[in-house]
Amino acid sequence: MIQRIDLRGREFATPDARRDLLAILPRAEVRVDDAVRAVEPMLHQVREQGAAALRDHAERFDGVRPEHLRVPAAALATALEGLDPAVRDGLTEAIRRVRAVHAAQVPAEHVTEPAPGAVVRQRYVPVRRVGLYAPGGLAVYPSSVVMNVVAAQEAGVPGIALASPPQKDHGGLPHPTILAACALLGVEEVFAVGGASAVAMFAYGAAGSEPQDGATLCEPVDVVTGPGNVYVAAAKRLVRGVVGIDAEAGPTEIAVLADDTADPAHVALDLVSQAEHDPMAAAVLVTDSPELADDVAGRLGELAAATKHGRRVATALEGPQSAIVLVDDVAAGLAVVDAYGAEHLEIQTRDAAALADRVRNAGAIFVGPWSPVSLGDYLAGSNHVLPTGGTARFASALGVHSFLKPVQVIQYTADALREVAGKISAVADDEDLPAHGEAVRGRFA
Ligand code: HSO
Ligand code: ZN
Repeated sequence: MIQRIDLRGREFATPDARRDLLAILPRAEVRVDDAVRAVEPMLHQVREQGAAALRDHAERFDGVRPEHLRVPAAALATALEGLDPAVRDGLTEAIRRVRAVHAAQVPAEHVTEPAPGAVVRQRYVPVRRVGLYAPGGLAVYPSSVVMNVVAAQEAGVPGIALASPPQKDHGGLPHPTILAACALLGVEEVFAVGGASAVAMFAYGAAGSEPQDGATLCEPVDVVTGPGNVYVAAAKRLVRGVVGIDAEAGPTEIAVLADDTADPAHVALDLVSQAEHDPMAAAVLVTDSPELADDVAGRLGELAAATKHGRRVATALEGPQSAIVLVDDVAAGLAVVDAYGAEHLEIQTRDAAALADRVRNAGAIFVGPWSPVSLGDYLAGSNHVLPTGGTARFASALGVHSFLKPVQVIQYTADALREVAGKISAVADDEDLPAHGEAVRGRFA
């Protein structure tokens, strides 16, 4: 049974309410620190030995020694030919919608003139090269390839490389649907490299060790993104600073804020859908309706018993990270979901759209009865790479901004500079940096 947390009769307006809520609300604990110690030597090996270390790691962790670390073009074409037409159709439409949404995210250049002749421009420049990671094993998600690649493409990144673990059953190449997705997206630089080793290869680059690898197997990138397990998260933490990274992905989370107008069948289906990802996945229902709570709780058991990954779903729903939370009213529910800061938040209430606008902390918000998280996972056009673990407080979905850098461009005329020369000198002298002031005044001497 999913646990119940009764917050009725509680006060949410006090300054401490948020802290108290965080202590009460369930959350999966992920110990990235321990994994950091485990992956640190692997990063060094990749840095020092390049492809030889990548092959050793593949043998150890993926059970196969890949002949081709760089996937041959012919293998990408073959994978696309073998792709189920219905899957191809679904991915193609997903790409179209995600592309449309992300193209609109590219910010326009800003030009400001704070005084006559004083121009400050802000340009948005894509990074030169990115490395995208696509997990293998339990989670083979071509949809995540779409989300990462399209965001980078629409940002205008010229160099896009992708890595995914070599599969024993596929001749040491990544999973064929990952390769097919790459082919659909026009990504040609694909590596059969998994986990922390892939992150290291992208961050430091890697020299080849076999004739087919060439002298340089992989050039270093500027940004590494993509989901993965705790070892991938640990590796990203270690290379941050050498390269940019997206958020560390933890177990997936769904929170549903619902009132008595919500359809309990929809709510239960959606909670189960995300619980399907991972025994550590979190499913949280926040409602002011005890009847809805009972109805959903009953359905969760039935659905878990009937679904393919029922064991995983039941573990997730019964885990300490999942709950049904009862509150006095929707306003209290809003305080609860805002404190929780879910990766995915569904709002199934009266006036759901108005309520959604009052949410500060959520990775993505799904409004009303016809916008389930599964839609966002594949076809909505929004990005499904979202901040987990409460990091929605300060982080956001992957998007073109993840691959763009704002660069300021400053150009003043002589008159505009002369006008502020005295002010610059005054502040510079106060900072005991007189040469700064002289650099300006010297021009007008
Ligand atoms: N819900 C996952 C993404 C995903 N779902 C991929 C299905 N495939 C994290 O947002
Ligand atoms: Zn999902």
